[in-house]
Order: sequence, then C-alpha cells, then structure tokens
Amino acid sequence: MSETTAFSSTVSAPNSVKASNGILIVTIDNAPVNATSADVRTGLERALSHAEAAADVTGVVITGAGKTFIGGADIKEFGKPAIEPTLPAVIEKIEALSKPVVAALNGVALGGGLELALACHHRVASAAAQVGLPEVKLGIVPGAGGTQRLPRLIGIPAALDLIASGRSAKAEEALSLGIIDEIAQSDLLETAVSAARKLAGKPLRRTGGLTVATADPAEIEKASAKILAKSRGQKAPAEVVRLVTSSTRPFAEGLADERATFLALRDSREAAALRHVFFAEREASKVEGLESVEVRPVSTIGICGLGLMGSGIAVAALGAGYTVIGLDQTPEAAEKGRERIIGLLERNLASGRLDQTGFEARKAKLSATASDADLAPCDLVIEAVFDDLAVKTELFRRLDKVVRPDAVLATNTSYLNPDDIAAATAYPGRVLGMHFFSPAHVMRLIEVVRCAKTAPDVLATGLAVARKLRKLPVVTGVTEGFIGNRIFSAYRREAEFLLEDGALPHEIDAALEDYGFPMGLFAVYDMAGLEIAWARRKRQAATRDPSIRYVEIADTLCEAGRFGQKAGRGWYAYPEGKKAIDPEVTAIIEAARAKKGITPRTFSKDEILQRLLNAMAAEGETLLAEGIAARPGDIDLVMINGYGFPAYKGGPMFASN
Ligand code: 3H9
Repeated sequence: MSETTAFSSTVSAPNSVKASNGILIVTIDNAPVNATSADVRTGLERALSHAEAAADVTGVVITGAGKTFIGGADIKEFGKPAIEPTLPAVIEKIEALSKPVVAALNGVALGGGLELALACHHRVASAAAQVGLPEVKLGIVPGAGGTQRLPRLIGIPAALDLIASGRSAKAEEALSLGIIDEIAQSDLLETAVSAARKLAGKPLRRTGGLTVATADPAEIEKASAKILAKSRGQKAPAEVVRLVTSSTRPFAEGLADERATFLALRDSREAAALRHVFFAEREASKVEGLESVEVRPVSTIGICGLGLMGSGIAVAALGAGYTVIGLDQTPEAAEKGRERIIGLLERNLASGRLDQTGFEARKAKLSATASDADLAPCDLVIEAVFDDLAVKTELFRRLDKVVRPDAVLATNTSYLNPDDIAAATAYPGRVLGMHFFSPAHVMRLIEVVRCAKTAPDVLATGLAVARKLRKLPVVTGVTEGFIGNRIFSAYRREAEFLLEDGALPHEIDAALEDYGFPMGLFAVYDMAGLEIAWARRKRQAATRDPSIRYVEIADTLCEAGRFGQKAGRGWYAYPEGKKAIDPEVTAIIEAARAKKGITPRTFSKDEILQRLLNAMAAEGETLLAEGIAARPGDIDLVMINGYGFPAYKGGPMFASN
C-alpha cells in the first residue's frame, strides 16, 4: 500500500498523520514552479475536505516540492475556459477551515501562491523564501484576495508599495513587514508542524477578519500619486491603487471588486501582451543546437576600452562576481577608466543600491592596465573599443596572442561584421558578438551574435555569462545592425518618409509617446546626438543605391550644425534647455518636400503609428525569413528592452497580429 494519499496527481500527503502529531502535511508537486493549475486546486480542495472531516487530523501544513513554494496561478490557463474549483474558492476554504492551516514557504511564493499563504492561519518561511505579488507585471491585479488580505496584515502603504511594484521581498523583509510570522531556524516542516500543533484547538487568526490599520491619508495619497505617475497608460497599477486604498471596506465587497477587476484585466490585450513577453523571455533562452552543450567556465573577464560602454560592462561584470581586468591604450587612460568604473560603483553606493561590503568586494576584483599581457588570465574578453574594423581586428589579433586558445573573445560592435573580426584571429570559433546597450550596467538587453564560425559552446558561454550578469540575452545572426538596429533603421526610415509626406517631428513623437514609448524618435535623436549617424551616412553615400528613396532632411540639419541637444538645436530647438518646436526645422522639411515635388498631406496619430508599426513588423518578418532572428518573440524582446517599445503592447511582432 502506498504511504501517501494522492488528493490529485499533484497534491499529496502522508497517509499517517501520527508521525506528525495529527498534522496533515500537504505537498504541492507541480513542476516546474508548482503553479496552482486545475489539478492542484482540485487536490487542495480534497485535502482540505479530508482534513476538516478526519478526526485524527488536528491541523494542516501546506508546502511545495522542490525549490519553489508556489510560483502563482498557472498563466497558461489564462484565456482558456475556467475550470472549477477556482483559486479564490480554495483559498476561502483554507481561511474558513476549523483547524489551523500553516503555510510552510520552502521557496518563492508569488502571486496566487502568496495569496494562498496569506489566507493560512500562520506562515513560516525558510531563510531562502521570497514573497511577492508580481501580477502588475502581467497586466493584471492579484485575483485571489491579495489586494485585500495584504493590507490587513501590513497596512495600506506597505501593501501599495509591494503590489504596485510587483517586487519580491526576501524572508527577512517579509518578516519585518508582517507578511510572514516566522523564519524557520531549523527544519522548515518541523517548525511548521509545531506551529500548527500549538494553534490546534485555539481561536484562529483569519486574515480576512482583521481590520486594516489606519494610515496617514497624506502618505497614502503621495504613494498613490507616485504609482499613477509611473504607470504611464497601463491599467493594472491604477486598479491596484484603487483596490488597496479601498481595502478598509467590508472584506467580501473588496474581494468581489478585486475578482471582477482581475477577470476584466486578465482578458485585456495589455495582459495578453505582457504574458507574451513573459513566455518570450523564457523561450529566448532555448537556442537550437545548444541543448546539451557544456559552457566554458568563466571567472575572469577582460574588458578592452574603458569608455562609457566598457565601464558599464565592467560594473555589470563586477556585480555578478567576476574578476575584471580592464585594458586601455595608455596607463593614464586605463587609470581614468578604473576611476570611471569606481565612480559608477560609488554612485550605486550613494543611492543605497550597493552596500559598503559589496562596494569593497567589487573594487578588490577590479584592475586596469595598458599592457595586453595582463589579460592572460582571462576566460572571456569583451571589447568595447571604437567601432572601426581596423581598430577591432588589430585588437583581436593582439588578444589572440595573449589569452589561452580556449578563452572566448566577444566583440561589442553595433554595425561592423563580426565575421570579419573573427577572421582576423587564429581561432574564429571562439569569437562571438555581445552587443550591449548603453548604459550597459543598466540596460537589460544583450544581443548575442552567433557568427558564421562561433562554436556552440562559445555561444552557450556568452549566453550563460549574459544571464549571470542578470541581463536578457537574445541570439541574433550576423547582419548589419543585428536585430535591433535593423528594425530601428526601418522604423527611422519610415519616420523620415512620413516627414517628407507631411508629418512634423513633434507629431510623430507625440504619436509614439501616446502609444507608450518613453520618448519620441526625434527627441531621442536629439538626446543621443546626430553626428555619428551622419558620419555613417556619409561613408555609405558612395555605395547607396540611387533608386532607393533617401530622405536628406537629417543631413541638412547636420550641415547646419544642428547636432541635437548638446548643440542646443537639432530636430527641436532648446531655448533655456526646454524642448520646443523650431520653425527653422519646419522650413527645412518643407524645402525638402518641395525639392522632391511632394504635396504634403496631414496624418492622424493613428496613421502615423500604423505606418511606423507596419515598417517595424515588415522588417521583423524579413529578419525571420533570413534566419537572423529565430522567433517573433525574440524581436519583440529586443525592441522592448533595447529601444523603448512599451512592454504592455507586446513588441512590434505581437502588435501586428
Ligand atoms: C497570478 O498568480 C494571478 C492570481 O493573483 C490570481 C489567480 C486567480 N504559470 O522563470 P523560469 C514556467 S498570476 C505557468 O525559467 P525560474 C515558465 O514558463 C501569476 N508557467 O524559472 C517556464 O516554463 P518552460 C503570478 C509558469 O526558476 C518554467 O516555469 N506569478 C509560471 O527562473 C520555469 O520558469 C508570476 O508572475 C506560471 N505562473 O523562476 C510568477 N511561472 O520551462 C511568474 C513560471 O516551459 N514566474 N512558469 O519555459 C516567475 O517569476 C518565475 O518563473 C519563478 C521561477 C520565480 C517562479
């Protein structure tokens, strides 16, 4: 006879409760993250009914198998017909049980997982556990009591902070906030069983029955305003504010409102877009041909070129625990680079993102040199020198001579062909591209470039390092500009066609900002400076196909010294530093139209947007057809994480469907 009762295929408990002094230990085992799928809910409901009825059961402990307690509701069930019992029903049953139910948080408890724990009568966590309600990141609000129970435990301001940010809290913080009742000092299950034993037969603390502590209305107002200002057009954060701030009303009323809001948001386009992004991020890590490839061990990273980009990469690498050896052309430049890196770390120290111990540890792992030979111990070298083929190939030839033959060499080029750089080395198989975005210690995206000869384990190593840097790596094939800049070029080209056809920069920017881009295209240009792209266009001028439509407006602006914000004028004027429409730019655009005999027409915001989105999606389709991008989702991730495309629109490929 089996020693456990299976309440469903994912929920079970030992047959004999004698061993645990009358406490039924219910384990959820639903790999990979113990999501509360239909089978889990059914199993839990049966386990609770059994516990209520069985005379030998005096209490219940609920825990998860593996390293997760519960990762949340099963997102894969969203959008499909509802299956009973619902999670709120199961959770209500937990709260109402006449016998104590203790949550034993063996790992992360997120979303519906934390909501389930909140309804238990006591919460014990292992030191490694984390809790959070990340629903806003999926475009929804908690839908199983989170917005009503959490304020009852920790008050409105703290609940607002956690739910609206979607951030996780580690066990220590969860304890100090009052989300959990204790951190197990020894065995988690023993601690939970003992807590359940102590509660048996006593009046139980039911979270839904607690009163929400009164808070300073000014504090709530301030926190709410901050959330709303940050949410820029997204619905879920505003709904979180509404539901949490009104949690003082009768519990049942709050729950019903929360549920209705959750269901409406769950079925929205915004939530579908964010779910797409969630799954695209997981998919992106699955790269064909790398399934059983072993990565090369990396503990020391060399970084060539300690300018803004190289320094940012260094900060990210130090943050991930790597030893970093920076290389620059002269001892003075190397020292200046080292100081720049320390400066960035100091900023993190000052802002509280880094503590003194972390700062010292990073500093101790950093050195800078002007001598190639000092890079000998490196397992990986990333170059971030001037984007010029001659400069990069010369550097790679030198690197080839000093590092071990199995060390990986990565180029951070944006526009050059990394195959040409690899060809300059003795072992092209160890070369790949790692295209970081500036500032590299902040931006999440890295385009990992699979060159013609990149060895599978070298690609896998680049991906593993990127993940250790807590970045989002997306694999791209070799093409000018890789995935992101190819799409960006198509988008920019279309925006310039729109200028010639009749729209003005501020109209295009307004359409993009309304859609959710943090900044319009022309405002971004002005911020970044127009001269680098101009230099590239001048280099390409001789080989440009004259039959392809070319818009000269940006060149005319540069010829007039309008290089952007730094020059005080670009696509806009900047009187007293404030962006303003410039009649001079309008005149340049009108002259360009007249020169080509174009009769301008007016465009609505929707038309502008549609043309830009179509241009991006069409270029995306080309990238897929060329095999440069493996999946539409990869393209979406690049545009969201590198180019400001609003995540809640799902990216250009998702938006085009
Ligand atoms: C919610 O709870 C709503 C409620 O308020 C109301 C309900 C009524 N569902 O990230 P990983 C899959 S909304 C389905 O690589 P890690 C994931 O796709 C939910 N599948 O692992 C991947 O699959 P595959 C609120 C899920 O160890 C695999 O698990 N909860 C779910 O790095 C491994 O994922 C969240 O938003 C899910 N909920 O991190 C939490 N979660 O192997 C979302 C994951 O086929 N999840 N999968 O590619 C996470 O943050 C992380 O997955 C977690 C584990 C931290 C749990």
